[in-house]
Amino acid sequence: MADAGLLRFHVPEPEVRPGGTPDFSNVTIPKAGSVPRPEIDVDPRTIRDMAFSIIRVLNRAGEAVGPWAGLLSDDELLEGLRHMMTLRSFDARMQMAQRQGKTSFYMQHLGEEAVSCAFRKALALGDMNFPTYRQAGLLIADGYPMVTMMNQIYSNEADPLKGRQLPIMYSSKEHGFFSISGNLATQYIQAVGWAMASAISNDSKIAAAWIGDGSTAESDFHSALVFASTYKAPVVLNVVNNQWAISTFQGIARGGSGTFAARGLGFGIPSLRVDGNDYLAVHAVAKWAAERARKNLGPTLVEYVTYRVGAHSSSDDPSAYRPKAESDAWPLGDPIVRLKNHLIQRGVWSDERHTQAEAEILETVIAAQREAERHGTLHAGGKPSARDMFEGVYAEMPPHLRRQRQQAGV
Ligand SMILES: Cc1ncc(C[n+]2csc(CCOP(=O)(O)OP(=O)(O)O)c2C)c(N)n1
Ligand SMILES: [Mg+2]
Repeated sequence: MADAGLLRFHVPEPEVRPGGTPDFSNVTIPKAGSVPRPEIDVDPRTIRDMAFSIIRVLNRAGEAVGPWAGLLSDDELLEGLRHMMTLRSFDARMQMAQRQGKTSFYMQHLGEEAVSCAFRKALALGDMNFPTYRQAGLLIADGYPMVTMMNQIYSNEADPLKGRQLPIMYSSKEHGFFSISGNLATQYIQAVGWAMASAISNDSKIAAAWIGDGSTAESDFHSALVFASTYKAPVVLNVVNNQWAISTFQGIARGGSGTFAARGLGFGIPSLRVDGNDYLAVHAVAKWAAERARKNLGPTLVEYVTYRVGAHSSSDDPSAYRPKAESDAWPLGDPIVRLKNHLIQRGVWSDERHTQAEAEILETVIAAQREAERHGTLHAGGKPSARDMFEGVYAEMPPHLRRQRQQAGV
């Protein structure tokens, strides 16, 4: 009562700051295999507790356990491992290329490779992702050529987007990868709208929306949930909770909701949390959600619990806002190491083969990089033509643009 009349403003604070000892004791991790797998037509009211748990398949011994296990063959898992390793190797080379001045900007996926790589394998041809900048695994896992990605990063003469997008903001209709918008959370309303259009035209394709923990604070996220739940849009609503939004910790956007998945509950949307560093769990949950969408059961909200090990982007230095060793303390481990250990445990992989695969993958990435660099980099070699900037917006170029093109002399 001492405070009567004095209002206090609350600003959530992270547990630890630089120089402190990383502490994730507040993250409750259920045992692998302990969360049940409901039928896809389950009454959402009966699974509300799933928004506060974490679905996990891989246990500490590297075994796949529980009701969400058993969907993928050894060959599919080996392929998944290769995709994640490729993404990590690609990231390392492109981060270096940025430091060498070959591109102005880069964003890595370090620690989050399982999310986009495993998710892609749960979709079908023609389904459409509305990704953010941290889902390049959707392209890698779908066989999109690395050299084309690099051409885009270098904004060179072979850049399919002709230098008009920020580096790493890819686009490929054929690979179900909608042009990335830098304005975060727009992905949500666009994906829900696309999914509704797919249903209105009696098509069979579903959409997947992507958002980070921080961006759920945008009103677009909430508007999208209204439309998705009211019209039961065939969409999977993905929230990648990597604990950080640049320098802002996840508690700011999460506020009092407990978890990001819990945001879906007020809309009556089945809302699940999954171990985002567990390839098998991500894939199983994505498959469950995709099947619900495809069977007209409506949207599913999935929160992937993961950790952004690297910097936000090539322009960021995390040592300014979090302890250096925080990623080592992250309790869900590394997605590549965990899948590798599972495959070794199954007797289909070994440390030697892993080291050899790393070297082979690096060779492929370097070969793609050489090829891309033949088409130019940011400051050297071929560039898109200035003429290109007048193309691609209108089916027929309006007179004022025609005049401007003439004035530009291109
Ligand atoms: C609408 C909007 N507001 C602000 C920004 C600037 N911005 C770029 S990335 C970022 C952090 C996003 O964090 P999160 O959603 O958690 O995604 P993550 O980077 O962790 O994958 C911000 C604020 C933006 N791109 N768009
Ligand atoms: Mg984030």
